[in-house]
Amino acid sequence: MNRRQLAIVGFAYLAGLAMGAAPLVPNGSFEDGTTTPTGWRLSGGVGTWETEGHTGKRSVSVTGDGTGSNTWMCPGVVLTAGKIYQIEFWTKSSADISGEFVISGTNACNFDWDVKAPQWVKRTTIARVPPVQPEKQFIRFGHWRAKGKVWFDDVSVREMTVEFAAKGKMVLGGGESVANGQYTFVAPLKEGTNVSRPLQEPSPAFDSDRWRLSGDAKLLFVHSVSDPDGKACPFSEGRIKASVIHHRSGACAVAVSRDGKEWAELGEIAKDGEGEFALPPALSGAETVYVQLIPKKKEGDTRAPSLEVNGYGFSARLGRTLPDMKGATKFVPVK
Ligand SMILES: [Ca+2]
Repeated sequence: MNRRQLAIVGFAYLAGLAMGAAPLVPNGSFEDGTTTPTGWRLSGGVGTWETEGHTGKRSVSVTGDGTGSNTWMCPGVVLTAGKIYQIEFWTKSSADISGEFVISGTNACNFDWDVKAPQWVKRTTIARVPPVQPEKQFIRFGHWRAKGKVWFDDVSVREMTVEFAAKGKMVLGGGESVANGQYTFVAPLKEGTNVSRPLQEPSPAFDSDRWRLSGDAKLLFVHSVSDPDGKACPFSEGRIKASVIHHRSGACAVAVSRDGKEWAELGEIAKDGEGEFALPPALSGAETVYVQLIPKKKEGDTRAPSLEVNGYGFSARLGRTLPDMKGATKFVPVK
C-alpha cells in the first residue's frame, strides 16, 4: 500500500468516526434494559445482569459448576461469513474460579481463554468468519466447564481488512518468509488467527488455534511469490507439513495441484500427530502450488470424519534469487 492509499484509508477511517458509524454491537456495555439487558439473551443455566461493570453500572455474568456451558448471546449481531472481524470485550472471574475456559466469538469461530482473571482484562481476537451454520454466527460470551463466576462488559465488534507486507510487488503476509533462496510458510495459528495470505477457503469452523475438519469443510492454500517487479518465482523441492489433534474418526487427506483443477493426493494423517509430504516431481517448477486438506472417511468406517488441524506449513526452494523478506499481516478497520 503506498502513501496515497494509506492516506485514503486513514481518511475513510476518520470519516467513519466523524459520521458516527453505528456500533455493530447494541448495548455492548449492558447499561440498557428493564429486567434483562436489551439485545442480549442467556442461553440457559445460571447468569446475571450485574449491578457493577468495567464501565458504567452494569455488566453480565455466567456461573458454572465445572460441567456444561452457557453463554450470553446477542442474536442481533450475526457475523457475515468470509468477513474478518475484531472482537473485543472485558472480562474478569471470581477468585475461586477453576475448570476449563472462558469462551468468546461465535459457535463456528470460537476462542477459548484461561478462566483465571482476578481483575478486569481486555481480550481481543481477529478472525475470518467461516461459512458454517450462518444462522448460528451470532456473538456469544460465556464459559465451557468452568466452576465459578465470569463477568463480561464493553463488548465491541469491528469489521477489519488486511494489508500484507510488500517490497514493490513482492508481497508476504504473516507466517511467510523468504530467506537464503527458500520460501517458508507456517500458518499463524499460534497467534490465534485463521487469516493468512495463502489461505483461500477457510471453510472449516475455527477454534482458538485450530480448524475443525469434518463434513464438507476443507482448507485450500494457494502458494505463490513474486519478485519486487511482480515476476512469479518457480518453486521446487516443495514440502508440506500438517498436524492433527483431537482425532476421532477418518483422516486428513493432503492433495496438491498446479492449476487448482487436477489434484494428486499425497497421503493422509489418520491419527493425532504431524505428517510431512514431499511435492511430486510433476509440481517441480510450478509458480503456483495449490494444497487442500480434506476430511476423508476411512474405508469400512461408518462414522463421518472428525478431527482438528492445529498446524500447517509449506516450504520450497525458489527458482530465482529474491531478496530476503519476513512477511507481516496488518489488520485495519474497514471504517
Ligand atoms: Ca457496563
